[in-house]
Amino acid sequence: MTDFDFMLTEDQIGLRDMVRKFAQEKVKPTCRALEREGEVPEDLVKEANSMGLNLVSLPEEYGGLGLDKFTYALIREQLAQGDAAFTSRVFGFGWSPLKIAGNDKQKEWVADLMLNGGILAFALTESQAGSNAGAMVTTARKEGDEYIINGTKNFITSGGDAAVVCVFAVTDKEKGSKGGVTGFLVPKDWPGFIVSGHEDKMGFRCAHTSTLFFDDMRIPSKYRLGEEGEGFKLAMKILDDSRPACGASAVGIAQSAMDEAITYAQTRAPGGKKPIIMNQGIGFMLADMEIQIQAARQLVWGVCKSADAGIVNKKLAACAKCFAGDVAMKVTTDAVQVLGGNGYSREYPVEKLMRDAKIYQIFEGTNQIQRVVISGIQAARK
Ligand code: COS
Repeated sequence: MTDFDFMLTEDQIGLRDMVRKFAQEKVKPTCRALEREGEVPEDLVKEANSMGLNLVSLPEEYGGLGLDKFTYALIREQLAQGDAAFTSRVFGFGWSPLKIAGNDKQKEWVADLMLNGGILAFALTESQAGSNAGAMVTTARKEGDEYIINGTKNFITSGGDAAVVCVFAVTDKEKGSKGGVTGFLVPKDWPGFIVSGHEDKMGFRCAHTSTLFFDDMRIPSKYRLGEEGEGFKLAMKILDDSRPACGASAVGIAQSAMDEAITYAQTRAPGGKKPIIMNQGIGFMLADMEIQIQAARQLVWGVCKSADAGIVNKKLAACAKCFAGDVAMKVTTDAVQVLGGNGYSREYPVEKLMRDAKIYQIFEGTNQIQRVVISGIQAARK
């Protein structure tokens, strides 16, 4: 029983508890052991797939579970309490690109890949075009009924493990982000598509992050996602759609860190005297963690419920991703502080959570970009 169970249906509680058990009993210990080597527990990914977790965003008409965004956020948070990178490896970038721009044939094709355990990755970032996505230089030149793609995409989560990668390239340099970018669905192992080695990252180590090269890669027009020139808007819409889920994972990391900190503070009693949780300096830190987590969770849930009601609110999506990411960073840093020297040691789990949290202020649009989005909407308010 948790604080907000009254808001959940019996099915949602059952699903959440099933994912929680899997996350706590299997994902957490396995990923803690493997993350040092940066290994992805593929056997556990298969187990998650056998539970249907990779199909949560796939609509029922295509054979998936077709969960609403709220229920998805609920279970995503639970899985991320086990390990956030593993969560990302299981879900990939979900169904968003297809939902927003896929045609019927593309939907059937990608659904089939997902039903066979495949995921979709999202490739927008380049070395010179991170926050300024419109500055990308990867090109797609049309020749007959094909496009020839050349360029490099960086920091692509699961880019080498995905069955299909959603790639954005410039089709009209003059127009840039205003009508000059086009999206493509590129299948794994397509000739001319090369995946490099994986980044050696400070955290989020149970998912690979790769560089993708496109070397005169020829791909038929039927793999184009949406219309030519609509790719930039499409990429922004996909990010708006995915940001709340990113926030749900960040809440999961924060909750996990707070749980560790409370358990430690209840049992740590220097000199056999009172446990440190009775010291106000520690108690107030733990109370602040609780307040921040509760607020972040409600924001994530609120924006998910709004999306489920058919309201696209990119301001709220940016608020949720940004706030939850900042909360995860603050809470995990404070959890390390509560554990003191032990918090800084790899023998205890909180330093990993602090390393994992950091990426939530960076990827899917840095938290500075979220503030650019939010303040831009405020500036345009009538
Ligand atoms: N939904 C729909 N359309 C959008 C949009 C959104 N969320 N955001 C921008 N657009 C549209 C604009 O309306 C504009 O359309 P028009 O040409 O019809 O006016 C077009 O896209 C270009 O927008 P803008 O002028 O704002 O483009 P910029 O190049 O200035 O982009 C930001 C600015 C910061 C918003 C953009 O570069 C961005 O979001 N960057 C972050 C990228 C990111 O998240 N990277 C992480 C990669 S994934 S891990």
